[in-house]
Amino acid sequence: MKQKDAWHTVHPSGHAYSRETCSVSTDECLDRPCRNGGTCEDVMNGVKCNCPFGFSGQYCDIDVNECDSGPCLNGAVCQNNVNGYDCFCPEGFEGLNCEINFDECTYSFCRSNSTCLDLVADYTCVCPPGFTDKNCSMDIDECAFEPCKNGAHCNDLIGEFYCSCLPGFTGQFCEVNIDDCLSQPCGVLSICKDKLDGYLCFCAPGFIVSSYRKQADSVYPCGLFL
Ligand SMILES: [Ca+2]
Ligand SMILES: [Ca+2]
Ligand SMILES: [Ca+2]
Repeated sequence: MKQKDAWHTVHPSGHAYSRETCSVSTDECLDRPCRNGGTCEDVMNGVKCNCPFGFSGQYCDIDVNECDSGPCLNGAVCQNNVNGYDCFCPEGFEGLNCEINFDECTYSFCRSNSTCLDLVADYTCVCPPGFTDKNCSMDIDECAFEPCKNGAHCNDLIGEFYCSCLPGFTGQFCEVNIDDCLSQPCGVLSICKDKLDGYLCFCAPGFIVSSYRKQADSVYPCGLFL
């Protein structure tokens, strides 16, 4: 039993009698109408319930749905609790309201001095030239498309390749057959024919190979007959 104040005496029936007025009034708070810890205040023709945080309604019987204001962000699921809520974050988000896009780059998966870009529940590595795969850990084989010509060996480097030419070839791709006749090795009386690696000398019309000079392996093997 609860007394409203010193001026009321509570009767077992629930009715209180005022000594001053001797009139009969009813303290509805005696019926404990306020739910969920609400405090009851006897007012004229009824009661007033003072609700604790999280409850509303005349009798504090309504659980305020804290999810109604949409506090959970980024597609999180909101769970209404007593005077609060919980957000269940989708993958990649964190924080009380799932407002934080977790930085997956903190794991430093990116290799080969690549640049990490944070995504949602993921990351991407921007590879420097010459590297590939998700973490830029794979050296691209620049020889894979066989850039070297004329039997040259291809050397795979980082972001580039180098062709080791067979004798007689030059150029970045060993695509150039070196003109071995450029230095005129056969002499003025001869016709030089370039080979892959070397040259052949033929005597110009009207000249023949000098047997003497031929034996001496001269660079001027042709001449008038002597
Ligand atoms: Ca609630
Ligand atoms: Ca992220
Ligand atoms: Ca490479």
